[in-house]
Amino acid sequence: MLSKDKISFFNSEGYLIIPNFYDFEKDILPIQKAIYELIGIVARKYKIEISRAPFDPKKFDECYTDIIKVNRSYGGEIYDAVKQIPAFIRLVSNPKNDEIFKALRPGSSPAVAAAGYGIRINNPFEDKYRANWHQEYPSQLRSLDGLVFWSPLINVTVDEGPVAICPKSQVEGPIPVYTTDTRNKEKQGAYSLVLRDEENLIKKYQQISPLSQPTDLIIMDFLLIHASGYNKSNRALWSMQFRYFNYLEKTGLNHGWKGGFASGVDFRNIHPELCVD
Ligand SMILES: O=C(O)CCC(=O)C(=O)O
Ligand SMILES: [Fe+2]
Repeated sequence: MLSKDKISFFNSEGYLIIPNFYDFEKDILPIQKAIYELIGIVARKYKIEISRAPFDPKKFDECYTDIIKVNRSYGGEIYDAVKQIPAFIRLVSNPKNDEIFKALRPGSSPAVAAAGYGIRINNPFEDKYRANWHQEYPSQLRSLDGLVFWSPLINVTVDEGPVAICPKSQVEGPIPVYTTDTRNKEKQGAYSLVLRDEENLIKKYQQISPLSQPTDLIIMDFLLIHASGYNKSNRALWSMQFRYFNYLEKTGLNHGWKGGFASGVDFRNIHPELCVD
């Protein structure tokens, strides 16, 4: 499924971009269509008059920003709802995902991280739900050996603030974290984690923000340092994330593949040694 070069790139860089990994018509379009319908359902529920053209995959989210201007909490309702779209769950459990996991982690036994999948809606000029520089493991747990699957639903340009990555940073191993972000007290749960000595740590690495389009896949190691970009455009950045982990990895095996914040587990109880505060 992957050339030796791609596998060794992934092993040294901690990430891999696979253009055109999914099938647009089969895998992506039905998700965009379902989001379009859901936006209509929410607009009707709150009696918000929206005028939009019939479904067009290039602007499936038309009117979403109008809805959150009426009330930001309607955006939260849409966010919670879209991760339950059947076509999205089909993508999460697409056999290609476990195949690629096995190709990158030979000898592994792949699992889908429950509660570790969703569709991010990074709203323009909003900070509260942006992910700080982080490694996936403290917020997701399950196992130290895991991969983040990141795939956009829109054409991502610099303005929408694509996910930022520090290549090779996975070599740090698990980095201790603070569990409150004193810079922004609005941030809760996984969003409030801050890497110890973040500034100096980040300086050690190059930063890249890969552009991507629907059907592309960005894969990241669970220990790769990455962060949300800042959306300076007038459209929300819609992107899908899900995580696979390896049942066979020792740390996960020992704690029984416990989940992270989204499963109601506080990682402080599982890994007190990774907690600075
Ligand atoms: O896309 C983003 O804003 C952050 C994504 C992220 O942290 C993840 O996919 O694990
Ligand atoms: Fe992440």
